[in-house]
Amino acid sequence: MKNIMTVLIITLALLNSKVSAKHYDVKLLTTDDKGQNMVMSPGFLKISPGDTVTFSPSDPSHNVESVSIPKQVKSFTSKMGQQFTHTFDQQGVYLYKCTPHFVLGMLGVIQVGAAQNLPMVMKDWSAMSAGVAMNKDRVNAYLSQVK
Ligand SMILES: [Cu+2]
Repeated sequence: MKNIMTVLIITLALLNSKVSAKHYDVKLLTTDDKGQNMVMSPGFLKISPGDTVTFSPSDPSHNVESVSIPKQVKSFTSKMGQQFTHTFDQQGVYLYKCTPHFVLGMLGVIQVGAAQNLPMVMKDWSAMSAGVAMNKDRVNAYLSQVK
């Protein structure tokens, strides 16, 4: 009887984690409705481990590529102009860019659960931000939302 209860509890817990996984959308925009150029919308997203994000480019010139991510996580790069869906299983802060528009500050930040790698992301960002010509403040504002 005890074993059956244990199996039941584990099954319910697993079902619950599947059901509670959420799905989010990020648009990769040449211009948003506020007149911002080369922008991820939303640029900062806080999600939970196991949640999924779909990145949708507004035109063929955009993609997403991981820039600074938790150590144990595999990097990702989407094909230009194509919708890309990614499940974020590992906790941490993910800084990512649009490959061709990095220099224009087209980056975004996704926080998945706890932000244990934030110091490394900040270090990476400060090292690479010299190569970004505009919208640096926007990226800083995203990073400042990580809590
Ligand atoms: Cu782009």
